[in-house]
Formats: sequence, structure tokens, C-alpha cells
Amino acid sequence: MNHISGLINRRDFLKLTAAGVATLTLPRIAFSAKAKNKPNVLFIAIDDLNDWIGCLGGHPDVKTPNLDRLAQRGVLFTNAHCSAPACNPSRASLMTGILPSTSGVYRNPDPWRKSPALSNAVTIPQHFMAHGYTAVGGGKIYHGRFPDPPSWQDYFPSQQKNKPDDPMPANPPLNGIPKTAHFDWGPVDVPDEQMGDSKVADWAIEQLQKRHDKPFFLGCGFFRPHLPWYVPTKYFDMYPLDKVTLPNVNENDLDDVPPLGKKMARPDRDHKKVIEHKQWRKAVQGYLASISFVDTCVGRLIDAFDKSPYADNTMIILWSDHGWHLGEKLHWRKFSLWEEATHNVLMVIAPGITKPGRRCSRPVTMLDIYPTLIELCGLTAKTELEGRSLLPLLKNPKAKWDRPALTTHGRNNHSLRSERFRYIRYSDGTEELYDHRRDELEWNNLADNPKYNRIKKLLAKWLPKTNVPDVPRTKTKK
Ligand SMILES: [Ca+2]
Ligand SMILES: [Ca+2]
Repeated sequence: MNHISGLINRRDFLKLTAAGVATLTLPRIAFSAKAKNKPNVLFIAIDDLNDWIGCLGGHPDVKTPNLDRLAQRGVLFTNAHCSAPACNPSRASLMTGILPSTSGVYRNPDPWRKSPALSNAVTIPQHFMAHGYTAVGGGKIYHGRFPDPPSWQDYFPSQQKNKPDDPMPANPPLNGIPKTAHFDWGPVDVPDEQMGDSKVADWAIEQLQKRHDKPFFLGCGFFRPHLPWYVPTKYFDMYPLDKVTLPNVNENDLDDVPPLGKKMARPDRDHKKVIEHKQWRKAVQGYLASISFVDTCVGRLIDAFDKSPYADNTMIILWSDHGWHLGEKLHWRKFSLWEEATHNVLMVIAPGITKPGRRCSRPVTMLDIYPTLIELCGLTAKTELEGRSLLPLLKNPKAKWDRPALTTHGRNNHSLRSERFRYIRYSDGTEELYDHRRDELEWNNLADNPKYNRIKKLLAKWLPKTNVPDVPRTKTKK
């Protein structure tokens, strides 16, 4: 708004606002002159990627040379967490900068634009477009069921179908679990080029090879390692089955977890099936293979980026939407408030601001991306955003940061992660507390130990004050 009021007086501005259309054209002229020297943004999303990448050290076997070399170029956030451990609420909050507890978008079926708090929200790419940028995207940025055409000028494969199809094996399921749907894994005998993510990388590479007259915001969303873990055979061959390391799991881990936490873990569902069908090792192999496949896609994109004319004037931000359990707490998938599900990948390379090879252990969230991009690119501030700009941490990864990372799963179930502790409070008031200095696997729930009352109280101060009801769900299927 500052840019607008600088150009015209207040009365004219109100007149123009009333006229509606004119406010759109006038500031654009002003912005496009300013936009000329603005940095571009390469915005890379990876679906369902937990901390099993080399530079985060989450799994001893994993091979991710490309993600590792990208992280090495800027700041790797080692304690980054999602706002919600599911695709749709995580991405809706990331792209709008608004918490799930404010929007009521808690779960995958919640139509996020129907939330009163988000119906008119200006998404990250919309804010860039309002500042004279071109915003285009490809692949999975929003959750599949809820694409957002107003966010983009163009989309690959299309504004309504954001994700290209993937090749399927001839006779699924490959893991032998009856009625397993996409909870399946195994190699497919196809070249990389036939994979949906390879097509998304090709499309993004084409955008980088084009001449752009305006600064661009380029969204590139990869789908793997989302289920099903069908990727070309060569990626499975990277992880010989007899050498695959299983996660370190405590069979009695849920004994000190409150009932609502046990309900999230659902040990009688996926975990029971995986054990019954002797699929644990094969599943871990499938996830690792899918990670190395997407790592290859990222590598191709980065190589093309480095050869492009935009290599020196583009902010790169790479994130995943949440983590993933592979049997820890007898749980599989995301949908929990423990470290495996909330911890995700975030790296930022900002020319002139970040220095290579930096790591930041401050607790940050995906909600912080929007205000960070605003500052990095000099856009107009937005006071309604609930995250915090990471700029101080990009400049100095050890800068003071007092806020824990908040993750919400379902209404009024929250987790707060500080640098040392994780505090969980469920909607019925039951709690968990873990001390990561002594217990990085979160096995020992300290919530009932009075010694930690002060810690719990300090963390609880950061719980959201409002927890709005779920957005009513639409009945129509996909
Ligand atoms: Ca996801
Ligand atoms: Ca436990």
C-alpha cells in the first residue's frame, strides 16, 4: 500500500479502490519499474521428504549428493518443522502464511479456499505477481485436490491438474498387502524420462532456458518420495536389501503416550500389516530409492540453473511439506506430532546474504517462508502473516531466536519444538515432553515429571490462543 499512496493522494486512492479495477493497473506500472532489478525466486517443493537426506543425517544409508551440494551453498535449517503434518494443511499454511489454528484447515480433505481466513488470502506467488513478477509453477505445490489457479499465470501440466501421471507397475500391489492402495513399493522398469517428476524437472529447466523480461517466481514441485514408491529399478539397486538399515524402534514406545497420541500412531494398521507381510526392510528400501530418484531430479534442475542467465540473481528455497514415520512409534506415514512427522527439509540460498556451508539449528517453521521471501525480495510487508522472517538467521545462523516451532494436527492438538525440547499438548489436555539433548528418539515422555513443570509452562505460552473449527468439507470427490 505504501507504493500506491506514494503515487496518488488519499482521496484519489479511495476513489480508485471503489472503482476496483484501476487500483490493479496503477500500482503495476510503478512496480514494474521497481521490479526490474528484483531477484528471481526458484521455489522447490519436495513431497513427504523427512530428514533422511545426507546433510541432515537422518539415515545412514541414504544417498542424496544433489540435495547435499545444494545445502552446502547456503543455509541448511536443521531444526525446521511443518505447521501441519499432512500435505494440504501444511501447504495451505505455507503458501498463505496463516496458521491452521487460525484458518481451520487441519486435514487433507479441508477445502482451504473455503476457510473465511483464507478465501481472500494473497498467496506467496500472488504477492509476487502484485509486485510485477511473473509467477509460474509445475508439479505439486498445492495438495492435488485443491489447486489454486489465481496463484499462477501458467502451470504445468495445467492449472487444474498440477501433477503429471506416473508409470504404474503391471500388477500392483507389489508388496503383497491386500487392499493396500498406494501404500506400496517396488521398482518399475521404465527410464527416468517417463516419471512425472522428471517431466516437471524438464518443464522447470525449460523455464530457466527462456528469456524473461520480468523477474520470475518459479515454483517446481516434486511428488516423490510420496507413496506409492514406484521408481526405476536403478534407484532400488542403490540400496541392496540385505544392507538396508531399519530405523531404531522401541517396541514399547507407546506405553507412555496418551490415548490421543496412540490413536494417531494406529499401531494396528500399517505397522501390523508391514510386519505381517515382512515388508519393513523393503519399505525402507522403497523410501530410500524414491529419495534418491527425487535427488536426481533436483540435481538436473540445479545443473540447468547454474548454466542459466539467472544463476547470480535468484533466491533458491527448497522445502518439504512434513516428515514421515517408517515404523518409529509403531507408526507409518505423517499424521503425528512427533519428530519423524514434523521435522522437514528447508534450505535457503540467497545470493549476497547467505554464506556457503552454514547450518542453523534454531526451531523454524514453514510458516516463516512467506515473510522471509518478502524481505529477501523487498516486497511490501503483510501484517497478517503469522510466521517470522528468517532473514536474521540467514545472515547469522546463531542469531537470537526465542520462538519454538509450532505444529498442529487436528483441532487443538499441538506440538512445540524448541532447540532442546518437544512439548505436545492434545485437545483433551494430555501431554508429552521430550528432552532432545538426552533422548533424540523421543522415547521417554517426561510430561508427568514435576521437575519439568517450568519448561512445560514456558513452552505452553506459545500455544495458539484461538483454535477455530474445521472448515466444512465439500462432498464432491476429486
Ligand atoms: Ca506431503
Ligand atoms: Ca515412549
